[in-house]
Amino acid sequence: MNRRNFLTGGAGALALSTTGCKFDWLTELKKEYPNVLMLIVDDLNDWVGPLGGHPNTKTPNIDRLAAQGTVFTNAHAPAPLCGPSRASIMTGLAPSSTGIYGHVHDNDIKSANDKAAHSIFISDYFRQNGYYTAAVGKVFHERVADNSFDVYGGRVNNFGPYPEKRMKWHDPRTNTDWGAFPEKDSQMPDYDSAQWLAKQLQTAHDKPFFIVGGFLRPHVPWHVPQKWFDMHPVEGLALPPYFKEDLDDVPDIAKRVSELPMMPTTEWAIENGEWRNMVQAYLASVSFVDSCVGIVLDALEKSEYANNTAVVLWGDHGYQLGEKSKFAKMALWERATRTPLIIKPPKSQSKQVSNRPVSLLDLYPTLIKMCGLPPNLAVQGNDITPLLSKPDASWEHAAVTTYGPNNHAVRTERYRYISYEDGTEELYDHKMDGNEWVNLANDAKYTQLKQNIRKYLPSENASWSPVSYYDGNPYFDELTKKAQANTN
Ligand SMILES: [Ca+2]
Ligand SMILES: [Ca+2]
Repeated sequence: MNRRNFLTGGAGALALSTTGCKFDWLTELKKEYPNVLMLIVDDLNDWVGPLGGHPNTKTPNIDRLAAQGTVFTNAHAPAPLCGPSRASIMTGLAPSSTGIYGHVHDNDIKSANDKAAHSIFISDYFRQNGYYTAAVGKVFHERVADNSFDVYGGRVNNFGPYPEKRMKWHDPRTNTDWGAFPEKDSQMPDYDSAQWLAKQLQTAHDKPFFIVGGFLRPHVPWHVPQKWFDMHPVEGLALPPYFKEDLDDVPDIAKRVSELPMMPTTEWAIENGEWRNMVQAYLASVSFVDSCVGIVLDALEKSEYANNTAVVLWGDHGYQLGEKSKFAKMALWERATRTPLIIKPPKSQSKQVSNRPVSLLDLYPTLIKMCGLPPNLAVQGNDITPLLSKPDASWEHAAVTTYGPNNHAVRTERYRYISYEDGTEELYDHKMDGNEWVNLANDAKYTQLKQNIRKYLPSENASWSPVSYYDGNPYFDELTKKAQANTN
């Protein structure tokens, strides 16, 4: 009997067959179908213990989760920006299919184009299959789409609390700023979200659940209480690898798509003696949000759901802290696309590590497979459950990150290949060049290799949807205006 029948007609049939004894079919159902707890950490790059992206990072709670599940060391976002990344993960459709390349209001996603209109949000899919669904914080780009969860615990406006005056960076077009603030963890919205999630886990649910928490840090501003800064003394903090002439060998369009006039540059950070302070503030924000993850994990471990709940943790894309002269996401390079992805199965296991290239687009088919729900044939991405059983299983897939129409990065286990809409390319060999300093794309030696990797490029490149927007970057701003002009 499939699950839908079980929920609709099946209950009656079971009641008949168990005449005379009280058969609590919902309880039986709950035993059979695992719960899902999904934790999203905004702008969390690979500076977490299990990924080793920064030697001074301290993430004991994420480490604890990793010790009980599978860590994907080569996981990448569908897009290097919150809006398109999350729209893609929630619909199970790549940006190249929906045309959502920039930000999008949560309630506009379904109006992006025909494909988006027919999509089913992952939360709705769980609900349609009998799950209780609840969320708090930033789950979609803003909050959650209306009615996409049974219960929504809210999100405070923007990324505050903010100090009365800017501390270090004064451009009003960005939230970017750093320094210890406010005084206590309990003044932070993420702390409230963690408490809200803990309460959900202490509640008796009569259905299996799909509960999602969207934390805001380490998204800018990098303001968290002083104790988290104290945990990462500036003296001796390692700086990310930086090569001043790095961008000399990339195509012009690579610089245009990643240009962010309102953000600090590495040269600015060096001249003003702020680079280490910024790294410290990001690490402090990561350790703070890790403690919020810890509150939720503690609650889960103490709950009746400890042994039947899958836990999934991911960041929505990476973040550059001075590499390639950027303090930003919004690029098709490794530190902007790489993100933590940890999946703990319903029953804990010992730590496993998979180096296979996977995408957060894979979450949708993977989670419904893990829970034994029928596949949603409309979603893209790959079911990565084979890697949960065998992390080094043979794997034919690559991870694609898209940033604007027909600009794609393809990550294989060894290489990063980038193809831009104007035909220009980048190619990096991670075995030799983990920093992606030497662009090999124009070396004839790699013609065949590039050809082999190109087969992973999306077969469609939807035009920029007029509901999508981004004005922080001149290239994206122009595309936004063109798409809007075409509809008027
Ligand atoms: Ca983000
Ligand atoms: Ca370079």
